[in-house]
Amino acid sequence: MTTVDDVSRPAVTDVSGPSRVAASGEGISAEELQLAARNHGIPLEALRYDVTPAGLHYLLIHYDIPELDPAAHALTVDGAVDRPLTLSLADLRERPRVTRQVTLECAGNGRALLHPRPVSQPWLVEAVGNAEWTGTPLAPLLREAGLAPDAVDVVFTGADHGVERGVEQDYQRALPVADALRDEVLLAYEMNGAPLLPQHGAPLRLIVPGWYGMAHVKWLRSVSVVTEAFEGYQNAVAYRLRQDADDPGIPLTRIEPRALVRPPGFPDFMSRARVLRPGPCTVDGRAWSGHAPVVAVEVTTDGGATWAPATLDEPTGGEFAWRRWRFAWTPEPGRYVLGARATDASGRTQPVEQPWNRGGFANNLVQRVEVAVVPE
Ligand SMILES: Nc1nc2c(c(=O)[nH]1)N[C@H]1C(S)=C(S)[C@@H](COP(=O)(O)O)O[C@H]1N2
Ligand SMILES: [Mo]
Repeated sequence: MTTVDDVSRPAVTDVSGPSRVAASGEGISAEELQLAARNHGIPLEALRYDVTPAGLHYLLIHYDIPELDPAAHALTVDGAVDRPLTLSLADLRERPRVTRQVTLECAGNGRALLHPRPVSQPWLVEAVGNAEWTGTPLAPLLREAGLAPDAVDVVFTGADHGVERGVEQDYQRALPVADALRDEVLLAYEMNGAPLLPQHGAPLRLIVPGWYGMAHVKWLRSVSVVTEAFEGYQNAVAYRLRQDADDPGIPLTRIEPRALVRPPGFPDFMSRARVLRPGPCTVDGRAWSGHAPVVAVEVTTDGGATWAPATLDEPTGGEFAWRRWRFAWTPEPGRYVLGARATDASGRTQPVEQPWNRGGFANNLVQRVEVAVVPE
């Protein structure tokens, strides 16, 4: 890692550890808006699809989308291995092919709802998608390369390059060896049955089912085995749960449980508040967790004062895909605040009051969907 000199690049953010926290009452800045316009969320009505169409899946891109030629692209597997490998996309496509539905969620989802607000990509609740990823499992490739007995981490490097808090870097993330060797981890070259789109990592990305988005390295060009804990920026500085800038924090790994409501009725253009007709309807949505299967979803229509159980559909997408839930509701005219709360088999659930952290990560506070029920 090199440090970029502020003098040579005046517009580069200063070097001061984790990102800034907004002052009380400080609105979303033009810089946050710039990020939000590049990195869009899922339109919540798209929760209707079991498999999120590629163009409706959320996006998070730290730097620029790199320009890569699939025909010339090569993946290297090196470092602490007996036999370093270089594979073309054609080589990877000849290997065993697996398709898996995986719910991806950005670790920063919910950040903009924290008080005070950590200044970064200002997600509300929409940084999620559930796609079908096709590729070849990573573990057999690592075994063919022959992991050194003292291997500790596997470092995944993307072809994108930028500066973050003054540190110039390739986007890189490491996984502990045991996590990299999980059967489910894929080197993916297709999304929803088509070659990866540029914004989703074409021509090759990592998929780490159950983990927050930052682990799923896009534009993957190198897999390198190391014998000491990786200290790269995205592991050691960025994606950690900490209370203040000096707190070493704990690394983010798996996705906390969350349920989202597919907003019923029709929206008000500006506020997105919902308008719904009185009478029987079915409210539905999706629920997921990266720790264990979702076992229960409860629904509130009064902003969390009372809860009633929803029914869960049979899982359609496997262990790492979100699950649909449904709730029968017959509202009278009036104003309501809908929300849903998922609980997984590990006992984890969603808070009604969110603990704060410095980076604005893993905020799985129950969503608030304002609904006005009005007769025609
Ligand atoms: N190379 C690279 N990989 C990356 C990123 C990136 O900026 N560069 N962003 C990560 C983050 S923070 C998230 S949330 C997911 C988003 O994946 P998606 O844009 O396909 O939804 O990609 C991850 N992989
Ligand atoms: Mo992310």
